[in-house]
Amino acid sequence: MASDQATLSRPVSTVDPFSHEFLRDPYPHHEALREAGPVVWLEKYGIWTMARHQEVRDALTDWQTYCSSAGVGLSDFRKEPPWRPPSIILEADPPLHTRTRAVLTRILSPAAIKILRETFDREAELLIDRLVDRREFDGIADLAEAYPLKVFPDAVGLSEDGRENLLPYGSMVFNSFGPRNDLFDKATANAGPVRDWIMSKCSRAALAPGRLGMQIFDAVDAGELTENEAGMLVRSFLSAGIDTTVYGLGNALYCFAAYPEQWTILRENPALIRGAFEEVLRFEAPVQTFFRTTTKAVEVSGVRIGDGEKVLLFLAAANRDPRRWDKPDTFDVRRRATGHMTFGTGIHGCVGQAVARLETEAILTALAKRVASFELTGEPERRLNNTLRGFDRIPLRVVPV
Ligand code: OW7
Repeated sequence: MASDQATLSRPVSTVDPFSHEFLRDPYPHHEALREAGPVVWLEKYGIWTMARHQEVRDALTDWQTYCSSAGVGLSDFRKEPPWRPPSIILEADPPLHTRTRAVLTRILSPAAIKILRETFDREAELLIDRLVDRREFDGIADLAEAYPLKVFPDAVGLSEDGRENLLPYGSMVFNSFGPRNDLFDKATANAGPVRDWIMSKCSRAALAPGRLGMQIFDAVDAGELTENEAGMLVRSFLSAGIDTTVYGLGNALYCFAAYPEQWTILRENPALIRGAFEEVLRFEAPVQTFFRTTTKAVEVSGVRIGDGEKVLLFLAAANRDPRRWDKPDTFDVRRRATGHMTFGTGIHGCVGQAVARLETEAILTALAKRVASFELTGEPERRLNNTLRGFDRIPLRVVPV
């Protein structure tokens, strides 16, 4: 009887988290969802959502109850066919996930990242020198996109041709975690050729020796993966490795243009750069949401969630939960921002986070040497996406040191 009552009294919201209005300014909606209750029923989609830090964290940590193999978007792979073959790491549970994750954890280990640093630092300095000499540029196309599109495919071992397919593919992947709305339709309009190009780059024959991509194929020779699985994990690199860092770098530039005193603090103390990136991820999370699917009925803070239900986890709302953070709506590079949910946590916690940190630290360090301040020469324009939060254009002028 108690659980029936709990079900009857469940908090309900009519909001559409994938509408343009919500995506443009999600923060008031995040607050409303956090305050509505620990778990809230979203009428529009017939799903549950969690927006408080504690509940998001608990769900991400309990993979046995909140699984990934039914998809980490709105679509339930057990009820409708996925738009592409599922990822064997993101959209997988143990034991498959354990085996694939072990390979990528090794390939992206601290020792492996150390080898990349020299090249990433040099490329960052070259790019920033060119942009500072120009004074005015688009923070997105000329920096936030240009840098990851150079260093990451190089690190994976991709040839130069056709790299313009990488951003459209990422847009497709991240929009497809949401509903089949206008954003999804627009992103998947040219799906065929873009998908074909991506898949053509996932084979052993397409990859340079010794780089991250070929290291996945080395795991086939060691008996850890099949040849097909190796190709699917290269696809994971190309799906998860570009847009995430593009949006993260763009959000960092936006934060330092909007809060110039924070850039001054950083320039005066470059030791804060590492923590400043965590604060950007907390404050303007490039990845806003992921879903899980329940594997059994579960009671969360007095609310009963049934078996096989979709749960929308609001990473970005957890990042500004006043139950967890002091002055959550203040961008403060001195704060201890670790514990944010932007990289997730638990067994699916971002396996590439050291690469993301490497890229951002390289860029922020190069900027700190040469840029006294950033000025917006026009209004930044948002690029809406069902999962990612970021910009289409950030018109900038830099004042050199
Ligand atoms: C994949 C950022 C989360 C992702 C995102 C998109 C695709 C994949 C992984 O990680 O294909 O494994």
